Amino acid sequence: MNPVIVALDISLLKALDLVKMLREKVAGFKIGWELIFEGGISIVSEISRYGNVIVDLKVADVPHIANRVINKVIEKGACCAIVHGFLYPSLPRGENIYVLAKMTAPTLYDEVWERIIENVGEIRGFVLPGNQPEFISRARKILGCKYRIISPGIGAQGGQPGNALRAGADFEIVGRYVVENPDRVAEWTGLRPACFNTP
Ligand code: FNU
Repeated sequence: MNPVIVALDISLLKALDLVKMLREKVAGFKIGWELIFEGGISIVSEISRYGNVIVDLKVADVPHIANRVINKVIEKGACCAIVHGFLYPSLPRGENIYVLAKMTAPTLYDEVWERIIENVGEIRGFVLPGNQPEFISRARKILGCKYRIISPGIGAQGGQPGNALRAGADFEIVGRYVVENPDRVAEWTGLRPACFNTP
């Protein structure tokens, strides 16, 4: 199993083919708005039959509403869900929650991401940019192995396969680069998560 989470930003039929093809080769799958609009919330359960599912709706609401949304996708079988870190200090907390702290594209997070990761509290881990591994190294130094780090931005957004893992990430999130050619998951052969074995 390679430390890769495949972002399923594709049609339902294509997604189902891909998860069947890659289920033994990757650590999990990421589902976003597009697939949920197309397949309904039951798509979370369907894909969970083949591997760990991270639901990426980038939830951004007051904690009691954010928690209701997150609980719905966890009930359907997802391991975890991504929320926006700019909610800090009014973040929902919990072992199923990944907090987005810095994006792969320039945003205002660039000015505050360290404050977010230093103060967050009890959550599962962080989403940090795999196309900027220098920030992953900094984050891992600050965090130790207390939190998971998962990192998009590999391939189509410029990150090189493996660089985020070597900098301290646990899993690299990859969409188009693997969707276009699923054989590319072999590029992660022999690489290991920095701290955690499951997403
Ligand atoms: P690919 N994603 C991202 N940047 O790209 N969740 C972020 O900062 C972030 C994300 C997601 O470029 C994006 O929504 F927080 O084709 C998409 O699903 O490899 C995936 O990561 C990247 O897709």
